Amino acid sequence: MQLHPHTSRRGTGRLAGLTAALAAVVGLSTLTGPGAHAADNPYERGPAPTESSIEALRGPYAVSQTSVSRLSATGFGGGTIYYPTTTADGTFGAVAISPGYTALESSISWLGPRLASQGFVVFTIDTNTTLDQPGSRGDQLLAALDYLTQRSSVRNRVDSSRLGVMGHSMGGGGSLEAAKTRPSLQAAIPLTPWNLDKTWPELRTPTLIFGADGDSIAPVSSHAEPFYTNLPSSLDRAYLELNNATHFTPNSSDTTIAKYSVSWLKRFIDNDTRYEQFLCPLPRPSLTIEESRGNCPHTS
Ligand code: 856
Repeated sequence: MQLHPHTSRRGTGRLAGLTAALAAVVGLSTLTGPGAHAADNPYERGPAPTESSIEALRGPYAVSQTSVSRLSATGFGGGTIYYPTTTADGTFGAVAISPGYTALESSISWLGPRLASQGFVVFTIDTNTTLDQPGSRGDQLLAALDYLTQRSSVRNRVDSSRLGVMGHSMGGGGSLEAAKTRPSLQAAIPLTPWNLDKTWPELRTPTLIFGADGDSIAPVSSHAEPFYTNLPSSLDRAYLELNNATHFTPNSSDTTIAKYSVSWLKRFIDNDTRYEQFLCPLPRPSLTIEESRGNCPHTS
Protein backbone atom coordinates (compact mmCIF):
# COMPACT_ATOMS: atom_id res chain seq x y z
CA MET A 1 0.00 0.00 0.00
CA GLN A 2 1.20 3.48 -0.86
CA LEU A 3 1.40 5.81 2.11
CA HIS A 4 -0.33 9.13 1.62
CA PRO A 5 2.41 11.78 1.31
CA HIS A 6 1.31 13.48 4.47
CA THR A 7 0.89 10.30 6.49
CA SER A 8 3.80 9.53 8.79
CA ARG A 9 4.59 5.91 9.69
CA ARG A 10 5.47 6.72 13.29
CA GLY A 11 4.15 9.20 15.79
CA THR A 12 7.54 10.94 15.88
CA GLY A 13 7.70 11.38 12.11
CA ARG A 14 6.37 14.93 12.03
CA LEU A 15 8.74 16.05 14.81
CA ALA A 16 11.73 14.30 13.22
CA GLY A 17 10.95 15.95 9.91
CA LEU A 18 10.73 19.36 11.56
CA THR A 19 14.03 18.81 13.38
CA ALA A 20 15.74 17.80 10.12
CA ALA A 21 14.33 20.84 8.36
CA LEU A 22 15.54 23.15 11.14
CA ALA A 23 18.98 21.56 11.05
CA ALA A 24 19.12 22.03 7.30
CA VAL A 25 18.16 25.69 7.63
CA VAL A 26 20.24 26.79 10.62
CA GLY A 27 22.86 24.06 10.95
CA LEU A 28 25.10 24.52 7.95
CA SER A 29 24.96 28.30 7.80
CA THR A 30 25.33 29.13 11.49
CA LEU A 31 27.64 26.32 12.60
CA THR A 32 30.07 26.18 9.71
CA GLY A 33 29.60 29.57 8.12
CA PRO A 34 28.87 30.44 4.52
CA GLY A 35 31.29 29.05 1.99
CA ALA A 36 32.76 26.58 4.44
CA HIS A 37 33.17 23.17 2.84
CA ALA A 38 30.99 21.00 5.00
CA ALA A 39 31.86 17.82 3.11
CA ASP A 40 31.59 14.64 5.15
CA ASN A 41 34.88 13.60 3.59
CA PRO A 42 37.91 15.76 4.44
CA TYR A 43 39.95 14.11 1.65
CA GLU A 44 37.62 14.99 -1.21
CA ARG A 45 39.40 17.13 -3.83
CA GLY A 46 38.10 18.69 -7.04
CA PRO A 47 34.67 18.94 -8.64
CA ALA A 48 32.15 16.13 -8.98
CA PRO A 49 33.40 13.76 -11.69
CA THR A 50 31.71 12.79 -14.94
CA GLU A 51 32.53 10.08 -17.46
CA SER A 52 34.17 12.70 -19.67
CA SER A 53 36.14 14.32 -16.81
CA ILE A 54 37.83 11.03 -15.88
CA GLU A 55 38.56 10.23 -19.53
CA ALA A 56 40.02 13.66 -20.29
CA LEU A 57 43.70 14.06 -21.16
CA ARG A 58 43.91 16.56 -18.29
CA GLY A 59 41.83 16.94 -15.13
CA PRO A 60 40.87 20.14 -13.31
CA TYR A 61 44.23 20.86 -11.60
CA ALA A 62 47.11 22.67 -13.30
CA VAL A 63 50.26 20.59 -12.80
CA SER A 64 53.84 21.50 -11.92
CA GLN A 65 56.81 19.15 -11.91
CA THR A 66 60.19 18.82 -10.27
CA SER A 67 62.92 16.31 -10.96
CA VAL A 68 64.72 14.26 -8.33
CA SER A 69 68.27 13.40 -9.35
CA ARG A 70 69.59 9.88 -9.01
CA LEU A 71 72.33 11.16 -6.70
CA SER A 72 69.87 12.77 -4.28
CA ALA A 73 67.78 9.62 -4.06
CA THR A 74 68.35 6.84 -1.54
CA GLY A 75 66.93 3.41 -2.23
CA PHE A 76 65.67 4.19 -5.73
CA GLY A 77 66.97 5.82 -8.90
CA GLY A 78 65.46 9.31 -8.81
CA GLY A 79 62.53 10.44 -10.89
CA THR A 80 59.99 13.18 -11.49
CA ILE A 81 57.34 14.51 -9.12
CA TYR A 82 54.16 15.85 -10.73
CA TYR A 83 51.88 17.81 -8.40
CA PRO A 84 48.87 20.14 -8.45
CA THR A 85 50.26 23.70 -8.62
CA THR A 86 47.71 25.14 -6.22
CA THR A 87 48.26 25.36 -2.47
CA ALA A 88 44.64 26.40 -1.92
CA ASP A 89 43.20 22.88 -1.65
CA GLY A 90 45.23 21.54 1.27
CA THR A 91 47.29 18.37 0.96
CA PHE A 92 46.88 15.64 -1.62
CA GLY A 93 47.23 11.88 -1.62
CA ALA A 94 50.23 10.52 -3.50
CA VAL A 95 51.26 7.59 -5.67
CA ALA A 96 54.67 6.26 -6.71
CA ILE A 97 54.98 4.48 -10.07
CA SER A 98 57.70 2.04 -11.17
CA PRO A 99 58.64 1.13 -14.73
CA GLY A 100 59.33 -2.45 -15.84
CA TYR A 101 62.37 -4.61 -16.59
CA THR A 102 65.00 -2.84 -18.76
CA ALA A 103 62.76 0.27 -18.85
CA LEU A 104 63.11 3.86 -17.66
CA GLU A 105 60.81 6.35 -15.98
CA SER A 106 60.00 7.69 -19.45
CA SER A 107 58.06 4.48 -20.18
CA ILE A 108 55.40 5.38 -17.60
CA SER A 109 55.76 9.18 -17.49
CA TRP A 110 52.43 9.81 -19.28
CA LEU A 111 50.72 8.86 -16.01
CA GLY A 112 52.41 11.76 -14.13
CA PRO A 113 50.45 14.73 -15.46
CA ARG A 114 47.41 12.58 -16.26
CA LEU A 115 46.90 11.57 -12.60
CA ALA A 116 48.32 14.73 -10.96
CA SER A 117 45.84 16.91 -12.88
CA GLN A 118 43.05 15.00 -11.13
CA GLY A 119 44.45 15.90 -7.71
CA PHE A 120 47.32 13.61 -6.71
CA VAL A 121 51.04 14.03 -6.17
CA VAL A 122 52.59 11.52 -8.56
CA PHE A 123 56.19 10.27 -8.39
CA THR A 124 57.34 8.42 -11.52
CA ILE A 125 60.66 6.79 -10.67
CA ASP A 126 63.72 5.21 -12.17
CA THR A 127 64.95 2.08 -10.45
CA ASN A 128 68.50 1.55 -9.14
CA THR A 129 69.21 -0.65 -12.15
CA THR A 130 66.88 -1.50 -15.02
CA LEU A 131 67.37 -5.20 -14.24
CA ASP A 132 66.00 -5.05 -10.66
CA GLN A 133 63.46 -7.76 -9.81
CA PRO A 134 59.91 -7.22 -8.44
CA GLY A 135 60.88 -7.52 -4.76
CA SER A 136 63.48 -4.80 -5.18
CA ARG A 137 61.06 -2.65 -7.19
CA GLY A 138 58.61 -2.91 -4.29
CA ASP A 139 61.25 -1.71 -1.84
CA GLN A 140 62.14 1.12 -4.22
CA LEU A 141 58.50 2.26 -4.51
CA LEU A 142 58.39 2.50 -0.71
CA ALA A 143 61.74 4.35 -0.58
CA ALA A 144 60.35 6.80 -3.15
CA LEU A 145 57.21 7.39 -1.06
CA ASP A 146 59.41 7.97 2.01
CA TYR A 147 61.52 10.47 0.05
CA LEU A 148 58.36 12.16 -1.22
CA THR A 149 56.77 12.60 2.22
CA GLN A 150 59.93 13.26 4.29
CA ARG A 151 62.56 14.97 2.12
CA SER A 152 61.12 16.23 -1.15
CA SER A 153 60.46 19.90 -1.92
CA VAL A 154 56.72 19.12 -2.08
CA ARG A 155 56.57 17.16 1.19
CA ASN A 156 54.22 19.70 2.78
CA ARG A 157 51.75 19.23 -0.07
CA VAL A 158 51.45 15.48 0.55
CA ASP A 159 49.21 13.72 3.06
CA SER A 160 51.59 11.01 4.28
CA SER A 161 48.69 8.87 5.48
CA ARG A 162 47.15 8.55 1.99
CA LEU A 163 49.62 6.82 -0.32
CA GLY A 164 49.47 4.34 -3.17
CA VAL A 165 51.64 2.44 -5.63
CA MET A 166 51.49 1.56 -9.31
CA GLY A 167 53.88 -0.07 -11.72
CA HIS A 168 54.27 -1.69 -15.11
CA SER A 169 55.22 -5.34 -15.61
CA MET A 170 57.98 -6.13 -13.08
CA GLY A 171 57.07 -2.72 -11.61
CA GLY A 172 53.47 -3.94 -11.32
CA GLY A 173 54.80 -7.04 -9.60
CA GLY A 174 56.72 -4.59 -7.42
CA SER A 175 53.53 -2.73 -6.52
CA LEU A 176 52.11 -5.98 -5.12
CA GLU A 177 55.34 -6.50 -3.16
CA ALA A 178 55.13 -2.94 -1.78
CA ALA A 179 51.54 -3.43 -0.61
CA LYS A 180 52.52 -6.72 1.02
CA THR A 181 55.35 -4.98 2.89
CA ARG A 182 53.36 -1.88 3.88
CA PRO A 183 49.69 -2.66 4.52
CA SER A 184 48.97 1.00 5.35
CA LEU A 185 49.07 1.75 1.60
CA GLN A 186 45.60 2.81 0.49
CA ALA A 187 45.67 1.66 -3.15
CA ALA A 188 47.73 -0.51 -5.50
CA ILE A 189 47.38 -0.67 -9.31
CA PRO A 190 49.61 -3.21 -11.09
CA LEU A 191 49.66 -2.67 -14.89
CA THR A 192 50.18 -5.87 -16.92
CA PRO A 193 52.11 -7.13 -13.86
CA TRP A 194 54.80 -9.80 -13.87
CA ASN A 195 55.88 -11.76 -10.80
CA LEU A 196 57.03 -15.31 -10.02
CA ASP A 197 55.01 -15.12 -6.77
CA LYS A 198 51.37 -15.85 -7.69
CA THR A 199 49.80 -15.70 -4.23
CA TRP A 200 48.95 -12.52 -2.32
CA PRO A 201 46.77 -13.52 0.65
CA GLU A 202 48.68 -11.05 2.87
CA LEU A 203 47.47 -7.94 1.03
CA ARG A 204 45.19 -5.52 2.86
CA THR A 205 45.43 -2.75 0.26
CA PRO A 206 42.57 -2.24 -2.22
CA THR A 207 44.06 -3.48 -5.51
CA LEU A 208 43.06 -2.96 -9.15
CA ILE A 209 44.95 -5.21 -11.58
CA PHE A 210 45.08 -4.45 -15.31
CA GLY A 211 45.77 -7.33 -17.70
CA ALA A 212 46.10 -7.21 -21.49
CA ASP A 213 44.44 -9.86 -23.67
CA GLY A 214 47.39 -10.04 -26.08
CA ASP A 215 50.17 -10.06 -23.47
CA SER A 216 52.77 -12.68 -24.40
CA ILE A 217 55.43 -11.48 -21.90
CA ALA A 218 53.24 -11.65 -18.80
CA PRO A 219 50.31 -13.74 -20.07
CA VAL A 220 47.21 -13.00 -17.98
CA SER A 221 46.69 -16.75 -17.42
CA SER A 222 49.93 -16.99 -15.42
CA HIS A 223 50.26 -13.44 -14.03
CA ALA A 224 47.40 -10.89 -13.75
CA GLU A 225 44.60 -13.46 -13.36
CA PRO A 226 46.17 -15.63 -10.64
CA PHE A 227 47.36 -12.48 -8.84
CA TYR A 228 43.74 -11.29 -8.73
CA THR A 229 42.32 -14.70 -7.79
CA ASN A 230 44.87 -15.15 -5.02
CA LEU A 231 44.13 -11.82 -3.31
CA PRO A 232 41.85 -12.20 -0.28
CA SER A 233 38.23 -12.52 -1.43
CA SER A 234 37.34 -10.10 1.41
CA LEU A 235 39.56 -7.38 -0.11
CA ASP A 236 38.34 -4.54 -2.28
CA ARG A 237 39.87 -5.87 -5.50
CA ALA A 238 39.25 -5.68 -9.24
CA TYR A 239 40.61 -7.16 -12.46
CA LEU A 240 40.25 -5.35 -15.77
CA GLU A 241 41.52 -7.07 -18.90
CA LEU A 242 42.21 -4.61 -21.71
CA ASN A 243 40.87 -5.63 -25.13
CA ASN A 244 43.15 -5.57 -28.20
CA ALA A 245 46.07 -4.78 -25.93
CA THR A 246 49.64 -5.96 -25.40
CA HIS A 247 52.20 -6.04 -22.61
CA PHE A 248 53.26 -2.56 -23.67
CA THR A 249 49.84 -0.89 -23.75
CA PRO A 250 50.56 0.77 -20.35
CA ASN A 251 53.63 2.47 -21.89
CA SER A 252 51.59 5.08 -23.75
CA SER A 253 48.60 7.28 -23.04
CA ASP A 254 45.58 5.02 -22.59
CA THR A 255 42.15 6.31 -21.64
CA THR A 256 40.86 3.03 -20.19
CA ILE A 257 43.86 2.71 -17.87
CA ALA A 258 43.55 6.38 -16.89
CA LYS A 259 39.82 6.47 -16.18
CA TYR A 260 39.76 3.40 -13.96
CA SER A 261 43.07 4.26 -12.26
CA VAL A 262 41.79 7.75 -11.41
CA SER A 263 38.56 6.22 -10.10
CA TRP A 264 40.42 3.62 -7.99
CA LEU A 265 42.86 6.19 -6.53
CA LYS A 266 40.03 8.63 -5.79
CA ARG A 267 37.85 5.94 -4.26
CA PHE A 268 40.53 4.45 -2.00
CA ILE A 269 43.20 7.13 -1.43
CA ASP A 270 40.69 9.99 -1.09
CA ASN A 271 37.76 7.82 0.19
CA ASP A 272 35.82 9.64 -2.51
CA THR A 273 32.61 7.70 -3.09
CA ARG A 274 31.65 10.06 -5.94
CA TYR A 275 33.86 7.76 -8.06
CA GLU A 276 32.18 4.52 -6.99
CA GLN A 277 29.76 4.93 -9.93
CA PHE A 278 32.62 4.30 -12.40
CA LEU A 279 33.78 1.14 -10.61
CA CYS A 280 30.46 -0.47 -9.64
CA PRO A 281 28.69 -2.10 -11.32
CA LEU A 282 31.78 -3.48 -13.04
CA PRO A 283 32.33 -2.21 -16.58
CA ARG A 284 30.81 -4.54 -19.18
CA PRO A 285 32.97 -6.09 -21.92
CA SER A 286 33.40 -3.58 -24.75
CA LEU A 287 35.76 -2.51 -27.51
CA THR A 288 38.28 -1.59 -24.79
CA ILE A 289 37.51 -4.08 -22.00
CA GLU A 290 37.84 -7.81 -22.61
CA GLU A 291 36.73 -8.89 -19.13
CA SER A 292 36.18 -7.48 -15.65
CA ARG A 293 36.04 -9.04 -12.21
CA GLY A 294 35.72 -7.54 -8.75
CA ASN A 295 33.68 -7.15 -5.60
CA CYS A 296 30.86 -4.65 -5.69
CA PRO A 297 29.85 -2.63 -3.86
CA HIS A 298 33.15 -1.82 -2.19
CA THR A 299 33.40 -2.28 1.54
CA SER A 300 36.30 -0.09 2.69
C1 856 B 1 59.01 -3.60 -20.16
C2 856 B 1 59.10 -8.73 -17.24
C3 856 B 1 61.02 -13.94 -17.90
O1 856 B 1 60.55 -12.64 -17.76
C4 856 B 1 60.56 -11.82 -18.83
O2 856 B 1 60.96 -12.18 -19.89
C5 856 B 1 60.09 -10.42 -18.62
C6 856 B 1 60.28 -9.51 -19.62
C7 856 B 1 59.90 -8.19 -19.43
C8 856 B 1 59.30 -7.81 -18.23
C9 856 B 1 58.94 -6.40 -18.03
O3 856 B 1 58.97 -5.87 -16.94
O4 856 B 1 58.67 -5.71 -19.17
C10 856 B 1 58.42 -4.33 -19.03
O5 856 B 1 60.37 -3.56 -20.07
C11 856 B 1 59.48 -10.06 -17.44
